Formats: sequence, C-alpha cells, structure tokens
Amino acid sequence: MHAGREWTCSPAAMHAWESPDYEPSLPVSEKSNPLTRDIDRASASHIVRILQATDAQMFQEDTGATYKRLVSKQVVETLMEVAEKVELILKDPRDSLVVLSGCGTSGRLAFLITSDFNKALRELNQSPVYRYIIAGGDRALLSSQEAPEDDPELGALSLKKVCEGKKHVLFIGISCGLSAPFVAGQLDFCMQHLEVFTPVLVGFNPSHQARDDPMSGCTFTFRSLVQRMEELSKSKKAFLINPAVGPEAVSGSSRMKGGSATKILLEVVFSAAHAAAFTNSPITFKGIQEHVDAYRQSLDITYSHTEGITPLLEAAGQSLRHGKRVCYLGWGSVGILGLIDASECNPTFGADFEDVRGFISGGYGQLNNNEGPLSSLGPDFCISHEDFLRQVLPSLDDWDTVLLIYTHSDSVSEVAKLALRVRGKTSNIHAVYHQVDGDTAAAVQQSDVNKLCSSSLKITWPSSAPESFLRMQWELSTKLLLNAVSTGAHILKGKIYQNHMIDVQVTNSKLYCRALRLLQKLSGCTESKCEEALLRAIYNSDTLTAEITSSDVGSHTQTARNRTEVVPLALVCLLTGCSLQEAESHLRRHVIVREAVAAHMS
Ligand code: F1P
Repeated sequence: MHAGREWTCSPAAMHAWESPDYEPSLPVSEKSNPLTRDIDRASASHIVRILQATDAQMFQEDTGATYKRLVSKQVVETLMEVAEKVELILKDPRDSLVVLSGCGTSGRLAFLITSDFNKALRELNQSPVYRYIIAGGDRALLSSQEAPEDDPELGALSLKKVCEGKKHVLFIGISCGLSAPFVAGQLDFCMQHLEVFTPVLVGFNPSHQARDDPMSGCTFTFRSLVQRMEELSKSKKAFLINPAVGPEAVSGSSRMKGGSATKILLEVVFSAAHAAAFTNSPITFKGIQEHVDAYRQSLDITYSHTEGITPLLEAAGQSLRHGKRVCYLGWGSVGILGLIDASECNPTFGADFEDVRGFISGGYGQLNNNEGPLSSLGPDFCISHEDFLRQVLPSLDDWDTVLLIYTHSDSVSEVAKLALRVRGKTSNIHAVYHQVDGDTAAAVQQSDVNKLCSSSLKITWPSSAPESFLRMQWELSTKLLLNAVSTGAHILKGKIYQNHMIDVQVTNSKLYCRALRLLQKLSGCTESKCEEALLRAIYNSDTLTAEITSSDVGSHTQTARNRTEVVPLALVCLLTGCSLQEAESHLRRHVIVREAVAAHMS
C-alpha cells in the first residue's frame, strides 16, 4: 500500500503516454496509463487522486506534437460545422432526424443525451428530432449485451428502421476505440446514401489507429471506413471528431474518459445548435472553445471533494470485499447516471448484477426509453425505488452500502423519507447532493437527510450558469464520481492487476483481442500459446479439438458468455503449466485475482 505517502503527478508523467515509443502497437484507447500503473496497490484517497489526474488528461492542451486534443483548432472547427448541421435540422425539422448510436456505454450516453435535448425541445414546443440506437436494444441500457456490437449488418438495419421515410439525417456514430463493427455498418450505410445521410464519427483515437481487423460480412475494416470518411470530410459530406483524451485509468475501460468526453463534445455541439436556432446566438469558435473549457471546471469542482469521495470508495470497497451490495438510489437525470454506472460493472469487472445496482425514482416513467418498461425481463431490470424496497431492502445490513444521489431540484423530503427506511436496515448510508450557490431553501430538509447518513457530500455549483448547463454539469460530476466509486471499489476488492482488468469478459471480438494481449503481456508467452490457453479456458477442456481451433472468434465469444474467470484461468495455466482443474482450485484459494497473479509473478 502507498497509503500515507503523498501522491503527486509531474507534468512529464501526465504526457508520458504521448511519446511515439510508448506502447506503439496499441491505440490510445487501449494503452495502459503510466499514471495508474500502481493503482492496484493504492489506498482509497490515493485512488481518487490518481483518477483526478487521469481525468485531467482530457483537457490537456494541444502541444502540436502527436495528438489532437479536445480544444485543438481542428476539433473545435469540426464541432462548429456539425453544430451548424444540427441548427439547420432544428430550424426545419420536417422529415429530418439527428440519430446517435453506439455500443455499451457509448449507446447509453447516446440515450442520455438524446433524452436531455428532446426534453429541451419539448419545453420550447418544438418537435423532438433526436433518436438513439444502442446495440442490443434497450435491454443494453441496463445490462451487458456485448455480442450485437460485432454485427455491422444489424447496425445498418437498425439505422434504416429508425430513419424510414426521412429525407435528412445527421447520423452520429460513437465508438470510443474507433472499433465497433455495429457502428461501422451504420457509417458505411450512411456513405452509401449520402443524399439523405451526413455521417459523423465520434471516438478517441487518431484515424490511423482505428481498428483494422476484418469484420463479419464486410469487405472493409473500421480503419478503411475512417479513411473514406476523411476523404468525404474534405467536401463536408462527413465529419470526424476524434481528439485523444489519453489512456483510460483501467486499460481499455472506455466507459470512463471515453464516455465523459463523448458527453462533453455532443452536449457542446447540441447546446450551440439550440442557442443558434432558438435564441439567435451565432455558433462561434470562441463560444465552442469556452464551453468545452467550462467542463474542466465541472471536473475541478467534483475532485475538489476528494475527502468526501474517499469514504464512498472505502464503503463500497468494504461491501464488495464482503460479498455484499452497493446500491445507488437516484432521482432525476443524475439517477440515470447511477443506472448506467451500475450496469457497467458486470462487463467491466465481471461483477454479478447484485453487486452494484442502480434504482431511480419514477422507474421507467423517468427513463422514457424507446421500448418502455423492461421489468418483465427479470429482477435485474427492476429499477424503481419501489423495486428496491421490495427486492433489496429486506436483506440489507451494515455491510451493504447505499448511496443517495440527487440535486436541489429533486424533492428532498422524498429523499429523507427513503433514507429513513434504509436507515432502519443499515447505517452504511451516504448522500451525494448537488446544489447551487446561495440555495438555502432546502437546507432544513437536507439536514434531516444528513442526520440519517454516515457521510454526506454536498457539491455546490456557481449559480451564474444557465439551468440547462447546470444539469449537464451535475450529470458529468455524478458520472465521474460514480465511475470513481465503482472502479475504486473493484480495485480495493483486488480485481485489478497493475492497471489491467484481468477478469475481463471475453464476450466480443474487441474484448477477445484485449484478453489475448493481456495474457501475452503478463505471461511473456507467444500469441499462439496464449490463444491456446484462452481457448482451453473458454471451452473448459485441457485438449483442443479440431472443431474448436477451426471455429471463428464469434463462436469463441459466444461460448465464453457462459464461463467465468476465463482470463485468470488461462493465465494461471500459462504461468504454472498446470491443468484447468488445478488452476481452478488455485483461483479458489486466492479469491483476489491480483494476489493470485502476483503470487505467480514473483
Ligand atoms: C463500446 C463498448 C464499451 C464497453 C466495453 C465494450 O466501445 O461496449 O462501451 O465498456 O469496453 O465496448 P466503443 O465502441 O465505444 O469503443
């Protein structure tokens, strides 16, 4: 543990990942971040500080060296051009749409952003022009549906369906790694129908680092598609928004900075378009640049509360270490961030759906998703506070952590009522509350909540910001905070080795490739030996049949869905030469994956 030792981050360390010699074979989104190399051995407060520095890399200046950044001239200019396209649609929405699409977190953020901006349009009595598509449909908003991500045809078909009969569609495909075949299929479809579609790609790698693997049923790769888009961008028929934000804190975990930067960029574009269309404020370079920069303050304000965030990580880490639960009880759109963060713990950390769960006041009524209520799909799709009271509360005790997430515009008396019921079962209850400067109205009720909580984090925002921007800041702040809590808790549980998630789910081709790379890095064995070990773990067989070795990655990932701990198993086999059964019993003895690996590495 580095607990107690002051952690500082030098400017050189912040930039180390940018060197051309640093992990040159990996795209930025998959590199391991030099700042987080020892995060697996850090204390809770130290983890928060490391995450703060890692998130701050999003706003690094453009040094003119290797990578474009959020505020680079070319990025800001493209944001302006896309905002102008959106403005045109807002001014004449007949037969037009703005469609956002992505897989996993990218699709969840597409949902959140379209909901927020359609709501803004409805408030102005305008027709809602925004639509979202998420690979795997609405169930993917709340659970891991990684397989559809690999299907380019499914992507194209779902886009076609949403846009039936439309004459102008601005399509925004989000793939943080410039890698998802589902999104590639959609962008390709747009390029075949440029008379209707204007494709925009949002991601966080330079174009030459886009994924170059073959995709099922396609003659093109993501990289060749990006090259076609670059050609079209010269005549403004397509747009690429792809600044680098630095490697993720946990390697490849694009739900973190990738997701945050997606939210920032698209909100900046749509806010500028709305202001231009409805309040006559022109879209300017300076306006866009300042708006991006304003989000840097959201980050600073959030992380100025390190001492308030630390106990949340500690509590959540304790709960997970004891096989208990972490529950987010949210209100309004910050509650949606709770649902999103909880849903990501299964694919990211191999967590059980019971480990980290999100609930929101108003349930599906508040969510207002395309497919309506999904509770009939099973207990993991029950998301209302009533569901929490019925399904979860009766079994809670002091080892479980409950986190209340709300803002001053929510009913604080309702929060206090729920807090009281929770307090009857566990004293391990915490609150995160956003308010604006000088707001005293809710103070009395807030003190009722405080009395019931073992920690309360009040984040105060400047009242000068417009209401709509405040909400977006609260959302980003909640995202950063919950990403820190769930990532930190899983680190404290011992799920991370250095800055790698070893127990990665091998449920799609991107994750399969990541797993193989990880095995090579940690075992030092050849790629073919690592793939052999991985397949043995996936198929649960010490000998590989010809049928297995001749199957494609799609079959491997399909089979891996029903297996757990395949990468740790493969790693133990590679390091020790033991059988699968021996590796299994070894892992059972070392519940903490990091320790199991460390024991063999030393
Ligand atoms: C999409 C995604 C991630 C998820 C996981 C698998 O990535 O679903 O959101 O966390 O890493 O991939 P991308 O297409 O946005 O790069």
